[in-house]
Amino acid sequence: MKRIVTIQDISCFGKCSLTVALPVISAMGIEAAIIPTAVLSTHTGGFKDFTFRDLTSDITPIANHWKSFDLKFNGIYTGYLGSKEQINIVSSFFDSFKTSDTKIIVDPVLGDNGKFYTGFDKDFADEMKKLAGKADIIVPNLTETSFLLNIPYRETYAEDEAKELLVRLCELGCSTAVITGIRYKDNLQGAMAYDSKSDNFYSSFSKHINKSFHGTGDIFSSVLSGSCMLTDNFQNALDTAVQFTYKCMEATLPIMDEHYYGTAFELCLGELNSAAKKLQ
Ligand code: PXL
Repeated sequence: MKRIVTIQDISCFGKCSLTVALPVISAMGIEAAIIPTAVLSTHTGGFKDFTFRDLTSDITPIANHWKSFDLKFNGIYTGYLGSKEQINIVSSFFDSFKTSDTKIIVDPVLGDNGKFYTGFDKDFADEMKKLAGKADIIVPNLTETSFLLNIPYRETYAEDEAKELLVRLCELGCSTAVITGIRYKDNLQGAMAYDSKSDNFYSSFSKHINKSFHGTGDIFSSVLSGSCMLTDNFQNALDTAVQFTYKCMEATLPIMDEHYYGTAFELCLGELNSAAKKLQ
């Protein structure tokens, strides 16, 4: 059985980070170990006055305990990190736990719609850039791409321009870059990727849904991380992540009013389980 450790916060209500990664990775038949980096009452997108308990000082003792019985991981997947100090500690975790069989997936969570999430700034993005450089795969959205590359945010790119961004993202040091939330030909949305080792580009699109859903980035990254544990066929892994994210948005549409804070991925976990079995 494959094992991923995912390192990100617990937002107690709101369906993102660990409350997405745990069920999604588990539904793929992969063991999910976690390191919670902080406990928030809600996510920071759209809620005011959320609580935030920093767990930075717990990360290294957890890692040390795991080392004491030689725990190993097929995947290390990081998401929302709360401070530059946390990024540095996670970077040391990579050094300590990466083996020749470990894939590191960094979702450089910084912002959306051209803006930083509450509490993040350029300094934080510069630190995240270094962590991204140590990953095998990074999964920024277009906003995060602009912060990682120090370029102005744009909502749309021609195919050649997107390819150029992917190449520049790989120059940060990662082998594969995936940009999420790319619009294509008016009615499509999905992801484009570049594997700098094989010099191959990939893309995968679904129908565009003209609504904004919170937490889809975490759903996408969790499925892509899981898929990369199950297959070496990157196109299949990308398709699985794009299609499942689309299914979740489609399932949320009829209940958007009550579900303004997140995406109803739970309704689709059965399908994910079947898709994961087909990947192997
Ligand atoms: O979905 C990314 C995410 C994770 N964790 C926290 C967040 C967000 C995005 O808003 O606020 C706490």
